[in-house]
Amino acid sequence: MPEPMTVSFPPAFLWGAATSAYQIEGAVREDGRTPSIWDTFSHTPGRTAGGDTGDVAVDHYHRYRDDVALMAELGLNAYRFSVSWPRVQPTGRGPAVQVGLDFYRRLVDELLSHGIKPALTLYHWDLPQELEDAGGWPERDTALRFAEYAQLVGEALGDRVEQWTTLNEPWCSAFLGYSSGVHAPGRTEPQAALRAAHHLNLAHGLAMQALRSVLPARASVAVSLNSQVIRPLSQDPADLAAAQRIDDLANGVFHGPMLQGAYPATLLEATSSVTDWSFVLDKDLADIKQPLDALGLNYYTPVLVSSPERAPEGPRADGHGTSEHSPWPGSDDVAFHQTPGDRTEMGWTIDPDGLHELIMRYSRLAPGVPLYVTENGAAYPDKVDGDGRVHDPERIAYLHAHLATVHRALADGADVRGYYLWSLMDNFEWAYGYAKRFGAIYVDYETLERTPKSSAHWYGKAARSGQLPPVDAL
Ligand code: PNW
Repeated sequence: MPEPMTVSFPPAFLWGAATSAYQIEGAVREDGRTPSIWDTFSHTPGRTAGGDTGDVAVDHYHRYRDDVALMAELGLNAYRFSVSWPRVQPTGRGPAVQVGLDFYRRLVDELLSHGIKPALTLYHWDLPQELEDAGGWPERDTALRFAEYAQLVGEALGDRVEQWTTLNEPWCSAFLGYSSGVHAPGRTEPQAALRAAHHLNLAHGLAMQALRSVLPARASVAVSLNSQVIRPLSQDPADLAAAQRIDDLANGVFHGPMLQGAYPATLLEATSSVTDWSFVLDKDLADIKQPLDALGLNYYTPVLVSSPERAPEGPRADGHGTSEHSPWPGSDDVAFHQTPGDRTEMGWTIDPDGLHELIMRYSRLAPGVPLYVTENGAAYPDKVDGDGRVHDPERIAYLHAHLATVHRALADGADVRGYYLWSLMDNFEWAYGYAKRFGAIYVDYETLERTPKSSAHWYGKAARSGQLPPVDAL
């Protein structure tokens, strides 16, 4: 099918970029901030590549004005960031720390004064260490604490932030944090991971209610899921069953209770050897299923699975790091395959159709709920020229291809309101440390100087015109 000459997006479409607190802020010991589970984890030998930590990160805490100015110069009209819980409520309990809140108030005001819409995420993985010491997400109390924290931030910033998100990618928090252990807090307890998933769901539902009680009616409250596109290797019933299993553990475990008011029966059955789910109280399901004002989808790559009979040779290929512990409780009999095609530096196969598929699926699952692509992007080892320019044609091609499928989803009737590129700038890529660069803006880790890559200029052009420029237009 030939590409149309111009690919135009709706005038109100949000062209944003995303970051998260621990990945960019640094200043981890300033203004009363206490350690989060990521400080502890990154300071534990062997947990992150090169022993990298977010101690300094890209020093956004001190350079946020310059960073906002760069966004404005490029022409972005939205910015998705997260609030560091231990900066605002250091022990995870009690009153808020005013200086902590003030940082985010200044950041938001800076964005608004440049005409950039702030989209605030309350939790992007930096749980106060004290709450982990008390048991962390596997414990019900953590959900109650999160609702209180949400209310504090809502009270402080509700007058100026319209777009709110409770959790970012609870799948990663639960299953990479507590089952495979490649993310903080690095535990490898499959049963605890399922408990964590439930208490993250509960945290979302209770926080939605707390936010509604303090935010003005115009506020929009959402959640961002890394809803994964799960593909069976073949239509063989055994492969389809494997795909169902993984889809339940990737997606249904969150969208079931959030959108449909129940955990999928197939999930409860498939995990019965791991847990009896007795930590789910009757009342929880009503608390979790709160009407959403919007739904955020983060997309990078699909997952290809089969029954064990068709397992590939060699190490696991589920794209989730190199732990010998699986992030998929009760699924040792599922085989993971490398999806065919070109890959980014993460080893993640580039598959733009997956994003279209994901958007159309959630359009059906959440009818009437506006959708946002809250993360999409690629890591590449970018080429820095002698003239100080940074060229990343692969990233431009990646963004072009994925935005084109977003456009196709719009044409197919999906209500997509915006797109946030991951990430605004190079940053601390969790267990991979600074070795993987996702930014549209290059960061020199010696000087912390920022240089927009060619993709940033390309994306800015798209944002300013509301159309996709050709991949070679700069
Ligand atoms: C997301 N996986 O993380 C996060 O929201 C970002 O903070 C992160 O930098 C970005 O994607 C790129 O990795 C993910 O293993 C981490 O499936 C791991 C997975 C998915 C998303």
